[in-house]
Amino acid sequence: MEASQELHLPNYMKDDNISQETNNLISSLPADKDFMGYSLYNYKGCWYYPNTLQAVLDVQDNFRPQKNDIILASLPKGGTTWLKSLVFAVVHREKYRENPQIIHPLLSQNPHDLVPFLEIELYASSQTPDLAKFPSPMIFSTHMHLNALHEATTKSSSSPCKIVYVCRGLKDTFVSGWHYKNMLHRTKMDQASFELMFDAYCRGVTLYGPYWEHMLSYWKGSLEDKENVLFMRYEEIIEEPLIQVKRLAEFLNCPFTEEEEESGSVEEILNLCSLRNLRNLEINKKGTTRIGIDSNVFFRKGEVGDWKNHLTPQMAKRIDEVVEVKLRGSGLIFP
Ligand code: PAP
Repeated sequence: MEASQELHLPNYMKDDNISQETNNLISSLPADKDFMGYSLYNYKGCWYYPNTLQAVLDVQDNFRPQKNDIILASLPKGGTTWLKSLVFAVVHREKYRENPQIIHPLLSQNPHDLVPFLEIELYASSQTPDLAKFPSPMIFSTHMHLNALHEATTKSSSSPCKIVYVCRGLKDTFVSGWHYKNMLHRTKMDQASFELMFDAYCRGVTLYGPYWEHMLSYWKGSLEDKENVLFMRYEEIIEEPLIQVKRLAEFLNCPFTEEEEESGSVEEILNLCSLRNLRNLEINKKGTTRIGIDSNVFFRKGEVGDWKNHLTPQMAKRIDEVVEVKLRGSGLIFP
């Protein structure tokens, strides 16, 4: 498929918001094209569209998190929306329990508007965005590799902030990404495009790819700094939601009290953040997020193993082999 002007393109895929300096940098970087023909550039081991790279550089230069800030990290389609909902609900639970007359923000806003992306939203529109407008503790999200994120976080004068990473099996992540692309661009792509996208995925040439390097950066980070980097898995949250949400709260230094557990507070949060609940809210059915993406594209099936409905056995074998080789020796395994 050729890059076409007719597709609905989000800003982060464009190349119209870059400085002369970044332009010069880009001209020196390895380049390739995504499966639709849009240019990607490899900066320090990660592929970016030009506008995304500019925003990442601005995050690195200007974002200095405070001690109580929380950063949620993920691969695109790795569980971002769910993690945003859960962390927002866990961290702000007291406020809404004490004021039941206030409508919970997750019922009236898309999770992406409650937890903004650093590079896709905040630093995409300004080098010095107004961060003070978000409720404390501030919760941000990012798709940057940990190494890239550390270029900002380790320069902060505050003590390290908490980083939560959510990871999902790469075959389901790919299939989710395929559906997302179709919904995002408001088009129905053909089988040839599906195969091209899969080939690029296996070669690692995809925005924020290679995905295995992304996972590895957070995996290693979580082993090296258990206090500040938490590695979660989408499949584990599905399988043992109570345990995983309690683990999340403990990591964020706001563990559930015995009274909360007995009164069903954890279950309440899980229900509030469930795919079924969020998907059926008016705001998520019809709205558009602040960055101009239709809210409904973030909510689909949320099933583990949906890849079986889309990938051939050969395709599954190919991606499994790539992942096996790339993760070998790291201790990170996918059952
Ligand atoms: P993003 O990185 O672009 O924000 P992200 O939220 O990671 O996207 O991925 C969307 C996937 O998470 C979808 O998976 P699917 O395509 O396999 O269905 C979506 O259905 C799933 N998802 C979104 N919200 C939830 C939720 N509350 N619980 C479980 N899964 C969810």
